[in-house]
Amino acid sequence: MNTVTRLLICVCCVTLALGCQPAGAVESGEGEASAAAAVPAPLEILAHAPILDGVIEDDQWTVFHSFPAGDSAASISAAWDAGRLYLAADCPETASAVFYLDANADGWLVGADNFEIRTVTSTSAPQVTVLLHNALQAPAAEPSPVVLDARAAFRTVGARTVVELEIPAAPSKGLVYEDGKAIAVGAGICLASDPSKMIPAEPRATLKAFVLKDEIQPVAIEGLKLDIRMKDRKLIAGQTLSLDFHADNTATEPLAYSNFTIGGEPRVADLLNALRVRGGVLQPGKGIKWGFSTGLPETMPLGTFSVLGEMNLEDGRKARVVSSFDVVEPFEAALDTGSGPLVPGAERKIVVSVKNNTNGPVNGTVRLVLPQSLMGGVTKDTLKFSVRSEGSTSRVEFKLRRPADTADGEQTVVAEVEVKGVSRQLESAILLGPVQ
Ligand SMILES: [Ca+2]
Ligand SMILES: [Ca+2]
Repeated sequence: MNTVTRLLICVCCVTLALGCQPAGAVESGEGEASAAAAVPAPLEILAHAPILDGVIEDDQWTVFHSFPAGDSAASISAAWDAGRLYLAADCPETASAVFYLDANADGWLVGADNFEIRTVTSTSAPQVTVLLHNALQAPAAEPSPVVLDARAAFRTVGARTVVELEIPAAPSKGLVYEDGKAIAVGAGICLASDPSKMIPAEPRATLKAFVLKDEIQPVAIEGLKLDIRMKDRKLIAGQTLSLDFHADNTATEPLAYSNFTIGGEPRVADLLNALRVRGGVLQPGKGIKWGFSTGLPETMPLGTFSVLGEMNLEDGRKARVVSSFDVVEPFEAALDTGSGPLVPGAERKIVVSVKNNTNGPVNGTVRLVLPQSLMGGVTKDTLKFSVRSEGSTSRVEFKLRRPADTADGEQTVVAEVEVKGVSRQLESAILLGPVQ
């Protein structure tokens, strides 16, 4: 038996290569009913993008449809990350597969969001054709080709083919993937043994709705306790995130694992290091501890982010622990120039409050930048400060005396706060008024 293995990855071929077709056009009512009737299942965001290689990775895909195909069965899966939707078909050797994407889950052939993505796998390289059925512009049964950088890969091993498809977000075309968004997808295949027959006969009537969920959930396995212990959960850009990953076998049997990984969630996956450690065996009652650290770039955005520790067991199960950290401003500062008019010869307290957001001391300087007319009104225009502990505030006070010969009117006072090269400028108005 000559087994031919094909591994081909193709970048968006827009050639209109038609595979087999569904039996006929679906009226809008049918598809709408099937998409709207079911309660949408959550589709969890991926911690790591799948590799487009015609192999379905463990635990990355959610199977949403299985049906008989030839002598065996086919299954269709979906997955998503911040910028892409992924669809896959695992089936007997195919000639082609077609995927249907109702981007707003408002019904097939309803609205301008009905994408039909055809992949041909009987050729040497997969061909991908994207068609849009826009019910708002034209008879929706007449689709028009759309340029989308959709990519497919397939691999046929023995008698089975796996097709993986990646559909990038395209907001201008209504393709947006974000938390809480509902989408509906469906698929059909044409087997190599009977390439003119679509299975199932009407895939557009089998669309299933999902709600995209961007929170990565922990996955527990009985007898395996995973933990992430961070040295500091509150960090500023440029600092180092340090943690210990713990995996303990609390069961009575050894647990063999093929690897474990530590890294950032998808939003920060490119900004943080990722670690993959090869497998071993956790004996009953024993555990491992693995230190991990990654420097946050100076450009790290503010916000709360997750780090994930995942352990893949040799029996195919996966456990995951999730922990979060905050990226904060190193300090907050406010400028108070007082209220009411400042009369000639009078004195005013100009106060800069600096709040420490880090767990170490914050030391820095405040420089007052005064308008020309008030220069010479302070004896010192730069003061040092120190805020010892997190959450505490220091007040930096300047005494400003209004020179006698200045004109009345509103002026702007600027305070420059600088901490280890990070500076903030604060502005406030001060009113110079006449003697009453
Ligand atoms: Ca893959
Ligand atoms: Ca629709």
